[in-house]
Amino acid sequence: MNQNVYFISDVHLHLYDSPDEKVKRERLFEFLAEVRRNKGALYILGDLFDFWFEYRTVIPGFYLPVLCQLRETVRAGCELHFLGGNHDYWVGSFFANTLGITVHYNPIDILISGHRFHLTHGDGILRSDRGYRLMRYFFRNPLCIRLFGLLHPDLAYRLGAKISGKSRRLTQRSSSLEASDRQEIIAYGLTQLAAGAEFVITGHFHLPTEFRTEMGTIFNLGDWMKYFSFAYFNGQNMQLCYWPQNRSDQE
Ligand SMILES: [Mn+2]
Repeated sequence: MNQNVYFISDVHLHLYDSPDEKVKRERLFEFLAEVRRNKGALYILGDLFDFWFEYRTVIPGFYLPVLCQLRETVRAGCELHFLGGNHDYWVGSFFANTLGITVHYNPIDILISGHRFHLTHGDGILRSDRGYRLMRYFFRNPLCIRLFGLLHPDLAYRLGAKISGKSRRLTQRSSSLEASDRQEIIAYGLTQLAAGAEFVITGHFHLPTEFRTEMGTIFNLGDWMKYFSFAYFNGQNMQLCYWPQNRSDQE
């Protein structure tokens, strides 16, 4: 069976407009249009938003255009999956019920066209992430989430955007740090391949990577800020692609 499956992560949609943000949004919408044209499935591997916190009754208006696009894609018959990232782990029933997107809060192991995939956002993988792993415990603690939800949404989003803006290590790394991060992504991928996966896909690191071994292939999706990279699976082969180049071979 031939299935068009797309993987994207780390779009980091901001809550404010800028020329960069416009380009990012336009390219994302073109990309979603291609997913619809090809009746594809789309896996969003986290950090679609620079900050998202879901209130029971309040949805941030600035994200409305992208939320409409996601819903349109689902309504066109495409299967959408969302794996929470470290910037948008707090998605909830709005994503599932209103948008019709399947939400995953942990890494997933799935079969696509008979091939075994391991998908994860990838935060907390690095050895140096020890402090972050502790912070993540609180970020994901139900009581902490309830308490944060008591804040007025304007205040919560202002705080969230501020904290998100500070976690820029991944976009401002030296090339030697990039190389060591890439090594750790591959080391993580190899353990997943040894556990039986054929394709391991991570986001989070903003380092477009395609590492092939006899056991399978390890990908980092890069990002949709600097690289506009994503992965495409045609039911047999996976490839790392860059929007908008090389599109003609996918049609
Ligand atoms: Mn991330």
